[in-house]
Amino acid sequence: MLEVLPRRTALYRSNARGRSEPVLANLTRLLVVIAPVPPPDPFVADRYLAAAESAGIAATLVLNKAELGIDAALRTQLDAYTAAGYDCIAVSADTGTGIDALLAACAGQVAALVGQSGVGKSSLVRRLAPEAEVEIGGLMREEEGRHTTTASRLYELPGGGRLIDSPGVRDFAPAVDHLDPRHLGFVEVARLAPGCRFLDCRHMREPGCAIRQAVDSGTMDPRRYESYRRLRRLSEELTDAKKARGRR
Ligand SMILES: Nc1nc2c(ncn2[C@@H]2O[C@H](COP(=O)(O)OP(=O)(O)OP(=O)(O)O)[C@@H](O)[C@H]2O)c(=O)[nH]1
Ligand SMILES: [Mg+2]
Ligand SMILES: [Zn+2]
Repeated sequence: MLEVLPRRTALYRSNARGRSEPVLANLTRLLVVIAPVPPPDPFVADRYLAAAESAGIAATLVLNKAELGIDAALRTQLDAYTAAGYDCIAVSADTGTGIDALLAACAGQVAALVGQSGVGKSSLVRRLAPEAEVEIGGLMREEEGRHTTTASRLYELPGGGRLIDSPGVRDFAPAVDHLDPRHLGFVEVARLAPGCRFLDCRHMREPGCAIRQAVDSGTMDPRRYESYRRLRRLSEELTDAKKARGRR
């Protein structure tokens, strides 16, 4: 007998037409990978983290290529994630640093590696599951700028647990109808929002906003707040576009 299993959790994105679609299903942990090169776009990482939070999927930040060194700007970014409450694991697929910690984070999980192209997701899979045949990019010059991994693939890890390698992205837009309107999946906003004067505070220009106060007093990272504002504007644009379509 065929049985349709419920999709317990799924990470949703907005596609080019502004519609929601699942990208990864039944995950228990999202590993958002960044690296010193290519230059990290923290807005992409923030949006993945927000989507995970909204789907009830635990999220961990993974800094790969740690052996290349962490400059002041990257350090500030990492500190902001730690302050928000995220675990950050520094690893190197090249030297093997931190691989045990990453393996431990995957034990008993269905985890997925996501992030910009070239941060080393596939290289990490090759380290974590040495038996697997994994394609790694960057060997041929003409391949520069091309996404090496073209489809998501699941690997069994030696310590138990499963790991999905996914194609790199330039940008990621979470499905806005899956985001909690009170905080859009920003964990520190969710924590602070009960202190806002208005229950339906959007944390943009409202008086008595606890989030804006936290940014002013240095409790919330200003770059994370800017990211929140961008996602709020995107969310409102997509919602308006949807309403306009509905009227037609
Ligand atoms: N220095 C250094 N380079 C690394 C490390 N991990 C991966 N790389 C290099 O980074 C480049 C990209 O690696 P991939 O593993 O293909 O990156 P990816 O994230 O899977 O890329 P997409 O499949 O395009 O999303 C390759 O040239 C790797 O050799 C690391 O820990 N240190
Ligand atoms: Mg890859
Ligand atoms: Zn507010």
